[in-house]
Amino acid sequence: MSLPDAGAAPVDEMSRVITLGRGRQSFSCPAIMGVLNVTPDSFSDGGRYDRPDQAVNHALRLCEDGADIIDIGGESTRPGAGDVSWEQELDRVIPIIEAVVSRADVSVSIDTSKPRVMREAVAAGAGLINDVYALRASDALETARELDTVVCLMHMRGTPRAMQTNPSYDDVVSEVRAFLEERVQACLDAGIPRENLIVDPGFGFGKTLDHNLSLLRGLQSLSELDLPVLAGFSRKSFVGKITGSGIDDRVFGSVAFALAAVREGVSIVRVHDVKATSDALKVWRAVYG
Ligand code: 8Y7
Repeated sequence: MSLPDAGAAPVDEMSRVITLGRGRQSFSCPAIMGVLNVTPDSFSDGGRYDRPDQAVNHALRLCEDGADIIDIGGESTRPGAGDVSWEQELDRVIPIIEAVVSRADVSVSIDTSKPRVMREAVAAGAGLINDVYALRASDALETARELDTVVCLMHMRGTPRAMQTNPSYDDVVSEVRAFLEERVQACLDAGIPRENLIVDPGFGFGKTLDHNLSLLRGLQSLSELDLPVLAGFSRKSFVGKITGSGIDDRVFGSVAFALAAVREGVSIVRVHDVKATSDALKVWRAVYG
């Protein structure tokens, strides 16, 4: 694969800035995406922020703590989660997006796979679409092209309900890469500009601990796609498998994972514990520039 031109790369190695959506959004790199689940049943912070005022206050707190992007989701993607209708998802996320956009200088990302929710979220001010199905729902490619917004394409094996049932790969790194290449090509074929795309290996989505570790060590292979890489590992069960910690005690392991991911070339980390991650990345930047 050829090297990108210096000025054209989404991640400028010299100034460490990441530019998305044809220059419309730029963040210092590595950037932090803070997680805001507005679901009663999410995997790691379910139910804590399901009242609108709590959710908005939490988002403002994440901004103060150093989040560049707030990822707002109204549909739980935890293993075994049930389906949520688009009406329910809209009721949950739209008021929060409007409040966050009006009260904080931050990019908002909508965590959804439903075209209907993508449209209304972007109309309410979201600038990114974070789709764990990588625009595989019917009409999703077309919707993303029309909305002309940044999209994160994530790898997932199966569906959230069944994905952790005995996941197996011959070569997890090349299979995840091939999937993402196929989705990138599908986006390009649908008329979505390359500058709007981010890729994500989907840690924990249909992967064992060994798969997650192999993927992390093999991230260089994804960097060769010449697209920014986003990674989400925060508080996930494989972090607990390594440290022996429960869901509320995985901050330190998650921060260590953030540093390892950044070392492997990740441009955006998706985390719950923004302050802890931001401090760690400040130290990282002070040391490595
Ligand atoms: C990820 C994600 C979740 C991730 C991206 C959780 C919505 C599970 N994980 N999106 N979403 N990447 N792009 O524990 O790894 O936060 S939900």
